Amino acid sequence: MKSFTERLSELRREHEALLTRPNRPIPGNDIYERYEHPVLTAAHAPIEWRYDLDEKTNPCLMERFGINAVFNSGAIKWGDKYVLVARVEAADRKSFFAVAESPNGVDHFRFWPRPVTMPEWGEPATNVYDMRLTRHEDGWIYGLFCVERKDPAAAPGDLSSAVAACGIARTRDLIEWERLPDLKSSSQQRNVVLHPEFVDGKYALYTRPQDGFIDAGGGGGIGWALVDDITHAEVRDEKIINARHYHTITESKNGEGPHPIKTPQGWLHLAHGVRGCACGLRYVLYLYMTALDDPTRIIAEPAGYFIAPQGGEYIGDVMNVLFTNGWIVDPDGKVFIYYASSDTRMHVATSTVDRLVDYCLHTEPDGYRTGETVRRLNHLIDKNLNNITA
Ligand code: M1P
Repeated sequence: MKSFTERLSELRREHEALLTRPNRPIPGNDIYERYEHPVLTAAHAPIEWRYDLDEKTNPCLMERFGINAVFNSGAIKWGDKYVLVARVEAADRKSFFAVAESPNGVDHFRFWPRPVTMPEWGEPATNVYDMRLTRHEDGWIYGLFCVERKDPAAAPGDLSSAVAACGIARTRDLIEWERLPDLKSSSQQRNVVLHPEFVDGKYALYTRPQDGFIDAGGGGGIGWALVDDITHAEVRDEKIINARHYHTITESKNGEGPHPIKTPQGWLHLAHGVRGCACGLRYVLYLYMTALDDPTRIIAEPAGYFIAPQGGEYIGDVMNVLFTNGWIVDPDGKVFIYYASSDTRMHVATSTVDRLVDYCLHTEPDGYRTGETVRRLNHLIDKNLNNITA
């Protein structure tokens, strides 16, 4: 049997091998490249988080703190580092935030030594997750995230119903966070995202009103609300800017991903769409664009999904799910899209602003019925055949 010291050295070697494993792009559809390996997983969690490393109190070097999953991460460029603020789910089902950084955005991600200690606001949360990061023009970095508390109206014996609200915190170093009051809203809110610029002198939020904890219900899609004071944020007037549609990838619900990227042609948005199927809900990612002078006016929305689960991405705690709440754009226009698969692990896909805008502006929108889909396809075939014979 290996000694404590031998086993610990082995653990450290294996962990280091995982953290330093190179990640290569794999050929795809030329809109973006996926990568061979996930970028961040439960196994990336530091050994110091998972083990008691004192031989006296843990002679068999057993794991003492289980990490179940690492997924739905906010993202931000931090100096020359690519930083994710991940949703880390412990074995006890509770999520917390933790920062991981990489020198190149696609591999060598390494967690900072400690998780984020997020201050509480109001009734302490049962759970927090899915942070969207925004470097706002007011000078702060904001993290907006879902705060879950037990539903006080739940029937006795119902131990799962919850109420979702939007938590708001701000920081200058991603270590110390100032917690602001939760967003006041007449409906439950998950997937709330802060726009990086003031609009009409106000803070602007992408919202996702929902009737219940899971169901969007009458909530029609991705909303928009202007807020005078972010330190007492309240949704007063909310309008839907990207509605759900019958028999589409957003028929059940949708939600803004990270905040949109400003491009010369308009704001480029990344979102998730959800539809029902025999095995439950299917989550895919899609892109749309809004006007520069009015971030609420849609100027392009390609039909269907942009990225859907593939291969091992289908499998995990919540199957058939891709979810995103973080992307990073480099000054040269390279885009790093961070997405989670099946509520279990983080991946990256890379593209460029030019390619994503081209995709948005030159992919036809959904016609909402099968005849329109065939018309679109014939249009493309006609174009190609005419070019060949020309
Ligand atoms: O399990 C899939 C996702 O479900 C929720 O997303 P939505 O906002 O679409 O309801 C969230 O719990 C999200 O974290 C999770 O990935």
